[in-house]
Amino acid sequence: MPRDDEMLDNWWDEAYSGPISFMRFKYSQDLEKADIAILGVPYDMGTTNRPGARFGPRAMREQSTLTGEFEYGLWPWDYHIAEYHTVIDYGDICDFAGYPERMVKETEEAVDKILATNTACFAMGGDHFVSLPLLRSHVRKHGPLALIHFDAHTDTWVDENYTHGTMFYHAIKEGLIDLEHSIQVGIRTPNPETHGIEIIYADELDGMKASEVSERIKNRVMDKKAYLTFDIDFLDPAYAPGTGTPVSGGPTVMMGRKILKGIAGLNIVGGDLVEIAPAYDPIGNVTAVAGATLGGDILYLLSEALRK
Ligand SMILES: [Mn+2]
Repeated sequence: MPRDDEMLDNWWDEAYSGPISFMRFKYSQDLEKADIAILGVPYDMGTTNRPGARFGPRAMREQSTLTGEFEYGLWPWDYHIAEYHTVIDYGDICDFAGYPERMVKETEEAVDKILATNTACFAMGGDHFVSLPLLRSHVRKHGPLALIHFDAHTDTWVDENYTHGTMFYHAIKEGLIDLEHSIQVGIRTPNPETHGIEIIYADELDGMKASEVSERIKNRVMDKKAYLTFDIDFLDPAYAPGTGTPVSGGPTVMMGRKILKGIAGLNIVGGDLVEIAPAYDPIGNVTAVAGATLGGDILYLLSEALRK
């Protein structure tokens, strides 16, 4: 797709004004024109502790008016994605009140439709359970995927229940994940079973440079097709208190951003950012500011992969 001149030419409202799509990308479901679609999945019935991630997509959209209002793009990326791609905010999946299983069905249907037109998808949760239907759709399109997973939790608990702590166990059982090329980063909770996934625990991470972490990820994933999933509780609660299951001892926002920038060029075919529950932010939407920024970085990674 050529550059989105309409996006680049029509400058917009101040950060505090106007409609609040993600990073000011236009609300649209015109998949023929789009290279990347942003999808909200405001579902939080998979939480095991504090609910509230249903407000994540709206909070990310609102705070992204801080990161997305500059025509030069998101620093330190040195271009605007619209110079290379047409990006649309596809809206939300939300017809599931009282029927959680509907979220799974509707998310898979929407993402199948998005991917069928060779449009990449970046999803905003919602609790982390939403990654299961997202992964299923991506694997239908691409085959089993390497998982690049930022989180305080592995979410691979061997448990037949379907929650935001078990969905990657189910994904493994369903054969969705290319385990030999998958990696989890930032883990700082008990983990009785790695399932063969490489793990960088938070204590080791604390002694590493961001560039070293990026190299470990690149060496693990290699040239395989990958799905990137980012739980905002990867960050220390100092930077992301507004989340369902915060765990102390995590990295900074800048560490997360530098790691992401350092893996640009990997064949990342889809991604999500989940678990922002803005009601637990003490003030200033601090978690959603971090999430909107990191979500922007993930969009850039999708853009970089598409251009390769
Ligand atoms: Mn987590």
